[in-house]
Amino acid sequence: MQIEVDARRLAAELDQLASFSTSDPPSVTRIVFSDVDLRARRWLKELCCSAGLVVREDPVGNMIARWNAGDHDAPAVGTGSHIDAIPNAGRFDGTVGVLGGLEAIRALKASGFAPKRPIELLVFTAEEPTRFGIGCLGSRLLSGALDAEKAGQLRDQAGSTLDEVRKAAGFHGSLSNVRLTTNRHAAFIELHIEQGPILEQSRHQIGLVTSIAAPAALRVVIHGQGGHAGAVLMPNRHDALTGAAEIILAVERLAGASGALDTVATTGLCDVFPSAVNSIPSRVSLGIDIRDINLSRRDLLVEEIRKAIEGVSRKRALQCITEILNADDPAQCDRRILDVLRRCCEDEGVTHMELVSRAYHDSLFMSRIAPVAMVFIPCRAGVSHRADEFASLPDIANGVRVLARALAQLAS
Ligand code: HGY
Ligand code: MN
Ligand code: MN
Repeated sequence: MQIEVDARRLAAELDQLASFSTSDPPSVTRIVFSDVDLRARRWLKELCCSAGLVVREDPVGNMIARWNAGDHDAPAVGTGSHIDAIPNAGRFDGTVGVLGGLEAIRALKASGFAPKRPIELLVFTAEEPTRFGIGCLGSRLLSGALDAEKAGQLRDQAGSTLDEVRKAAGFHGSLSNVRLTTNRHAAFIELHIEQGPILEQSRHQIGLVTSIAAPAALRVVIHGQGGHAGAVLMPNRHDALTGAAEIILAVERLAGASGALDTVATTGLCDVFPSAVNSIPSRVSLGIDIRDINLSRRDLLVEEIRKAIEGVSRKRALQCITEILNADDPAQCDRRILDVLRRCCEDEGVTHMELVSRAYHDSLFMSRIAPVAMVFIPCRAGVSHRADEFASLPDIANGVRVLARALAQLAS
């Protein structure tokens, strides 16, 4: 089968999607349900409809664009990813899997391939945790990994609930109707940039993901006493921010001391109150991201960090409230799909290697309701979640061709 990818059209679409952003180019900021996100969704929906796909959006805004071919009752073969982007991010994270997935479907249609079962492009809501504090919101609800009631009450920084925000964005209906049955998809394959340096360093063109790391996130609120920066003498202080600083350094130290390079932890959020130069911080909230491909090691680190927080709290007479926002299992990718992908790489004449995904993805949750695999392409110097994130068009086209071949094989 000859797969013709229209790389120029794909490049133009990636540029167009990147233009739906609240930050200046080359960075992209596209927070879920923001105006730019809603405009991007409308644009993408148009694109899917003009490709002859039937588009459905569920109560949380997951978009399912379906090529209703073959036996309509048969479990579909799915692909897809996300289009939301964290603040000041790059233009390839997620979007390569969405527009690349669409291009793979268009290439199959153009080749005259006739699937024996439907093929679907899924665009997941809120893969990034930016607005509601938990990542993969849409795929968690699709897979039943998150209680619908609890999800609806998640609040953003302005205090609005997910239910309020999604309904204002036009997504109605009960979140409990988002959940898909386990036999809805025969397979799900996500195309994504690696977001790490291994592929580029190893000079392989395609990465076949064998497992996806287990993410956990903590929110820690540290209460001190605050007070006047001039009047409160040092021995009498209970400074919430210096306590937070000790905790942040403990997170880094404990992750580094785990004995394995696969253990990582980051304090990516630090909000200080009242945030005035001449007022001792009375309250600090931290967002801590903890991951490992080994679940027990990840859980051990979470426990060690909790103990370190208690120690700082006692030592400095602070009050610390630690909440585990999520602590998910890792996902193993499906060997049968990986074998199909390996053969597709050989048919396409592209080099490939197996690797783990240290980033999490919607495939982590789709793996609970379908066999999954991921196709990685290199990104320059492994950089991601930064404005200078870059993937070359030939690398993207390689990923799309391998994906298209695999979708065809799995849908035959
Ligand atoms: O954080 C992650 O791993 C993903 O890029 N949201
Ligand atoms: Mn991301
Ligand atoms: Mn992503």
